[in-house]
Amino acid sequence: MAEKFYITTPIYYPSGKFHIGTAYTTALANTIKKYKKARGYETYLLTGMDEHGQKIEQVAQKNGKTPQEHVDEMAEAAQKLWELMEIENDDFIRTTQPRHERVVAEIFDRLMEQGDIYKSEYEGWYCMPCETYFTETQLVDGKCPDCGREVKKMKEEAYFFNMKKYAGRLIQFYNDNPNFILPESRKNELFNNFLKPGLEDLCVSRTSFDWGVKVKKDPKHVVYVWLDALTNYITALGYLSDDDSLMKKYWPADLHIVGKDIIRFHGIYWPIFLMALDLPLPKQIYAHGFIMMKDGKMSKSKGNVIYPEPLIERYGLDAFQYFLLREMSFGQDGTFTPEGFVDRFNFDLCNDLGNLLNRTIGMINKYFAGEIKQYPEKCSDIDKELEQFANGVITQVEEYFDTYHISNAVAETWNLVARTNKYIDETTPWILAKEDRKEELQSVMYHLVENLRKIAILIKPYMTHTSEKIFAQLSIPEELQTWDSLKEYDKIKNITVTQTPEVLFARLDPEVEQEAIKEMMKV
Ligand code: ME8
Repeated sequence: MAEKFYITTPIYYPSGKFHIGTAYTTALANTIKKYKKARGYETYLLTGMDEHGQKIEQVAQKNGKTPQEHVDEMAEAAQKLWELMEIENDDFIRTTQPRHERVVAEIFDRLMEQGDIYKSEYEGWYCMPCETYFTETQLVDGKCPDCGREVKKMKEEAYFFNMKKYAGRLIQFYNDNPNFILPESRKNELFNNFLKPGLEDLCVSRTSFDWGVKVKKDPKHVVYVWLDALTNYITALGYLSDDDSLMKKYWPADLHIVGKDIIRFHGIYWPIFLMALDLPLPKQIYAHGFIMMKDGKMSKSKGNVIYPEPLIERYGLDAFQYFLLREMSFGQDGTFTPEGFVDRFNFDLCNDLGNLLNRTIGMINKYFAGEIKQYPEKCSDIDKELEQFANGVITQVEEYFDTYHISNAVAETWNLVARTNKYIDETTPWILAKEDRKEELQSVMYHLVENLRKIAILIKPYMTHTSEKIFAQLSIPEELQTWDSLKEYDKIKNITVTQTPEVLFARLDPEVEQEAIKEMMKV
């Protein structure tokens, strides 16, 4: 039976249009899902929207809408974006859906009954945008430690979750599962800054607003948005519902992908809620870094926000995803600049990959009327060395994908592109042709096609269209397009490549395109 792989994105706040940061998280999760699928896993990708809370209530009001109208519109826009990005999500959970709300209320009730949630009074500093209370000592210069904005002193009757009860178990879990949180630096941060000093009980209800799940036995209280939101990962699978077959099949999650801003909620509160519910903990949580702009964080007021749609429309989905996945190193921040985007397009995609395909097809047409017969009877040392190099790349790419070092997997694949280009310079096919060294020339053409085939398989999880174009132009049969066929070197037989190669990525005029991208940021 196939192994399962359940992967999630955060459920996003519908507070504004999704920018490339949100698109990055979703593209990353989708890429990992597609890789796992190619490796034979039965996969399930969940994304969705976090629609409750005071912030949403306020945004709706500002737009002259009811919260429900607002979130409905945003959900439609989000799903349109995921369609444009060809995200293969298996479900789209919205926290306002009855299937979710009912279970959240029930979970709260249950935790109250078993004594993990108790009623008390809360007084503290409240950050409205983050919907989080802080103690005096947690504030930084009297402001919110997370977002740096003003906080307000508030006091309310509230329910608390007994975090202290589970802290020891969580510490033990961290010790027993050293790879639970990736990257390690984030785990150390959580461990040293939050777990080690001792957890405070968490305030898990609000009375200051209405837009949320009501506490069943005390409906003037609304369930804290994070307790509400985090449970999406199980409500979507049918936890506590009549049909919980997905829950049985897919829980625990194999990977929660989150940005570094919300690792505390996922790495501490979520595991503890799960312990209280007596459910297994997710296997891994990966916190990625942030896409930054030259002048810092993206923000509407700075006029430096860039949205995915115009980039995809002008440069294609593959180039867009290539840039994001390549530029964002494991767990680190990356920077979006128009110059960087155009350079990657022109150098990596157009010069390196596009030209390799074009040159290869051109030469096969010129020297062999487009035909590749079979694996050569005799290979040169350079051919053999190239084969070994390709095998090394494949092993390395798999390792990078398996450990979610996606930018390394992409860069490693481009090492194979570069090595294959170099192979043309080393073997000088034009001289082989001139000297009528047919056999050697045939072998070179075979190896070029074979490497392009491998490259097309390796990029398929994030550059599906390009991959398909390469297969089509080289007429690679379907059975040689699979991940399983990657390590084969000698299976290509009697193929005829296209006579009219299509350019994969047409060279961009840097000045014109940088300007065009800058214009996109002004909208
Ligand atoms: O936090 N670069 O929702 P959210 C990279 N509803 N990723 C970015 C980014 C950037 N500049 N900006 C945002 C929430 N993200 C909660 C989640 S989950 C149970 C509840 C991504 O809409 C990143 O993944 O604020 C971050 O964690 C997420 O968007 C935050 O989305």
